[in-house]
Amino acid sequence: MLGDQETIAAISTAKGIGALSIVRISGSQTPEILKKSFVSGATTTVWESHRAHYGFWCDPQSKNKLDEVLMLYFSPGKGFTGEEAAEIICHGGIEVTSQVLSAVLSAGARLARPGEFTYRAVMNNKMDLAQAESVLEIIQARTPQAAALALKNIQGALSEKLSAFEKEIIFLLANLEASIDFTTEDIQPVKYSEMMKRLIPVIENVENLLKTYLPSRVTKFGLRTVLAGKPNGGKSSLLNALLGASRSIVDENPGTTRDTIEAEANLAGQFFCFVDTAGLRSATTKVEGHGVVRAYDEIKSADIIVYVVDGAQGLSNQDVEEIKKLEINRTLICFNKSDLNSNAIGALSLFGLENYNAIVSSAIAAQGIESLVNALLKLAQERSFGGEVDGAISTQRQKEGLEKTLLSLNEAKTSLAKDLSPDLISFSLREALSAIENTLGKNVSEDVMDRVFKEFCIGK
Ligand SMILES: Nc1nc2c(ncn2[C@@H]2O[C@H](COP(=O)(O)OP(=O)(O)OP(=O)(O)O)[C@@H](O)[C@H]2O)c(=O)[nH]1
Ligand SMILES: [Mg+2]
Repeated sequence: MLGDQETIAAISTAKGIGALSIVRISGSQTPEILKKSFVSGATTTVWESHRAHYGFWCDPQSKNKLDEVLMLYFSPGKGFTGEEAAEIICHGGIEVTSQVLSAVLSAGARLARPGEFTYRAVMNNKMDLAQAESVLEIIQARTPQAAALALKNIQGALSEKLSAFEKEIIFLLANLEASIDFTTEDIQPVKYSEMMKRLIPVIENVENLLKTYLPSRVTKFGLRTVLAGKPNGGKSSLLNALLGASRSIVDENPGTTRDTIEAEANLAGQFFCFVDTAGLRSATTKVEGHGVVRAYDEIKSADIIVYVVDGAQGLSNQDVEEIKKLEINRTLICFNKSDLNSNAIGALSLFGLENYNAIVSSAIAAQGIESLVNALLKLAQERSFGGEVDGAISTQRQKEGLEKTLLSLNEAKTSLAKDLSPDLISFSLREALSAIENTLGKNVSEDVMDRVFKEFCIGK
């Protein structure tokens, strides 16, 4: 779908009223468009690259002035896309910005598709696909950590790591294939033990990079934290207490919440996405049944589960059954309604559940909410990067690419260990090479490119 030679244009700033907007142009028609629409006091129409030029943006036909602007010009190879390009900084506001864009389009550009500027940057080798994905991430970043991570990757931190793997695999392949090609001549066949020595650290490094996926997601999206438990324990009340706002309906009748209710919150700098769910029980209506199915789905995919026990009722057999299904390291048991009974937590050890993290709270009396937040922050910390990160993967595509690489590298390792034929090892290494190159964006199908760029907005 992408990939033509036309000159493209789009508004690159967010739609709405603002002091300034930017209309971006990229392609070989840029000088023609400038000639037709940009009027400045300068006698020249040959613009210096990377400079702001003051003037007016005009209708290309009537020459009516539309706005007073600054025009940034980029000569071929110098701008973001690698093509000849210009950025028109005009006044913000919906009307004047769209007039400037319309004038650019009628002067010869066509409207850019979502992500097309970044796509062209990739096509012109200004960045690889992993860097392009980070462009999207820096735009979407909602925390300082997420922005910092994305910036590092734009600057090539991840790409460097991927390229280092690529280089090592190529080295191994070259050595191996030389020995396959020339075994009849007087060439030393490659020593498998030497290859193994070189392969093992690559495998370890790929594994370590794969481990960055989860903390990256946490940095990017926060922790998906599900409030689950039997009906009426106070899940919705706790959600509201955590948010400091009445987001979810609370009622004395069990079975109040049906649909999942999502709400984001930044607690002490950590980003959470809370999900309130229907109480777990044999549903009394079809609609409630749908809600219970959703609740179990959420429990399955959550980063953290806050299992809410109705402290007034105490720990029931059903609670014990449900809790036993949950992994200890992603579960926090919350004994709510401590204003009615603060001792319910003691029952955990009777059922062998004493190793679970547990706290006591009262959503109504606003007690224990701080303990709940602190316990959540501790769980969040365990899922986050310990300190500075240098190059981390953060998209599903990158993760899949590395998993494929790892699989093939491990196959090569097994074959080496079993002293199997060099052809077999070479095959696995070639698979690994192709997977790592795909991750960097080399030789990827149009389908994959489409998948990456469809997430972008127009103008990026
Ligand atoms: N005494 C007391 N009552 C509470 C507390 N938290 C919630 N409640 C009450 O318990 C009832 C149920 O609260 P909800 O927050 O709706 O409970 P829920 O777990 O979301 O219930 P479902 O949506 O039906 O599954 C309401 O009447 C609340 O006011 C608490 O800490 N102490
Ligand atoms: Mg509820």
